[in-house]
Amino acid sequence: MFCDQVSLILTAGSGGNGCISFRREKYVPRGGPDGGDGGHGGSIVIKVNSNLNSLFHLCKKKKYTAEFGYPGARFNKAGRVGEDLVLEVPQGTLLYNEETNELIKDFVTNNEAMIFMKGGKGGFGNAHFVSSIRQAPKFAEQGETGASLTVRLEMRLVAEIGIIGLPSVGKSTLISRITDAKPKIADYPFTTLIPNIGVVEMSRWGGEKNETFVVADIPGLIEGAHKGKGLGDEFLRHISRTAFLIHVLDCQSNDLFRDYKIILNELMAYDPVLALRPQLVVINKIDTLDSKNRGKTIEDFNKFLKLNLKSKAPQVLAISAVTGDGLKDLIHLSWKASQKFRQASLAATVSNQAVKSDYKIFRPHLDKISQAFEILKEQEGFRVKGKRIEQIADMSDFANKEALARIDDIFKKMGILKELKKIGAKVGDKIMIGDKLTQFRG
Ligand SMILES: Nc1nc2c(ncn2[C@@H]2O[C@H](COP(=O)(O)OP(=O)(O)OP(=O)(O)O)[C@@H](O)[C@H]2O)c(=O)[nH]1
Ligand SMILES: [Mg+2]
Repeated sequence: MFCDQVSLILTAGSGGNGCISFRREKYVPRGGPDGGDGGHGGSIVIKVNSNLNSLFHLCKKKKYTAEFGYPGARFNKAGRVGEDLVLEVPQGTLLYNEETNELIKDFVTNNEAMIFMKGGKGGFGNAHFVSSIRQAPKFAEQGETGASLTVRLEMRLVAEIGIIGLPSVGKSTLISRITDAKPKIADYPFTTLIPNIGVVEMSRWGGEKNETFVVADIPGLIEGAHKGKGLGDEFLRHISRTAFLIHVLDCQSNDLFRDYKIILNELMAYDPVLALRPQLVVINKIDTLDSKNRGKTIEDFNKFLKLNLKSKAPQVLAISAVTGDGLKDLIHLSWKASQKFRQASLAATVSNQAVKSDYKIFRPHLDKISQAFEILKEQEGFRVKGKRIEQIADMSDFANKEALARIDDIFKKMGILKELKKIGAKVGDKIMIGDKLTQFRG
């Protein structure tokens, strides 16, 4: 089964609870608090692995949750940090927020990683809350709940090899022979209007089972394409990331060298870097020539290339996309080129791995978060909204009197108390923060 799209529910690990504990030693009747902090929850990390070419390994399960942080313990022992959950995706994967359909990230580079959802904060143990006025706190923070989000991963095949050439030379016929793509083929120019993408499975050509590479066939180019002639040259962007180009010529043409130059000029006008990409020239439709003419056509063309381009002359192969002649050689040369390209891009990105600052964080719980809040009057009481206050409420045990007293302190410090009074809150009114409920204590 080929799986190129998957919708998943990702949840970061919740933080571990802080511990409530007091030292109990033989000759110390009332020891101080010694409850340790909970560990942070594991994060959800998304990482590119260019050896993958499907999302199949993620399709088997719907929910992915990172490990929770462990609770703190007595003797000021901190809880263990939860392990990150690393989801590997193929190069060229798009990450969307499934709920809003917003594109979050385009994973382009091998080994690129993103801490997508940071794990919940571990709760402080009661030892943390000792102060001059509170010497024996009988409360601790609970671990922060890990964030959860439904996402969609879409794999966009990134072609390693592009097939280019004038209209009707047989580009689509070629891709239909070497991959599972089923493009439209016809004997009139501009049959292909949008690029076709196909996967070459090397096992069909004497290679190993899991060896594959991706090929793109794009609409035919003509002279002046860069000025908008024919279908223009805009779709060349689809092959701008390719490693290698297969340049197809039609042996029935009366000037192969001219055809070759037209395409080269158009590539140059579009992007000189693309024009310098390694090329393999294939002369197609050789089934239409008898063996004598076949040899002569190839020989003449090679002579011409050598004369004009000298050492820069590309390698030339003769094929028939219809009978399959020469295709095995073409596939093996292409495979070698794509391998070389992968190794080069791997080497170029190894250093990236160490650069942590490249990581982007989707929901930075552990960073400074906004103290801003707003208060909404609801049918029964008031709702206090705000990132920081919701985080504190999430981490507080509302059944513990001392924890509630701390909330009151925080209300005072953040100015929430003042605001509640201003809009008419009275003692006993319901106060909602996130999914926690309490009463206004004035
Ligand atoms: N005899 C012969 N005909 C071929 C061969 N390859 C392609 N053709 C024919 O050439 C015509 C054009 O083929 P396509 O594959 O549609 O050509 P294309 O390069 O994709 O053309 P555009 O999409 O218009 O740019 C069709 O009629 C094919 O059957 C071949 O190897 N031998
Ligand atoms: Mg075509």
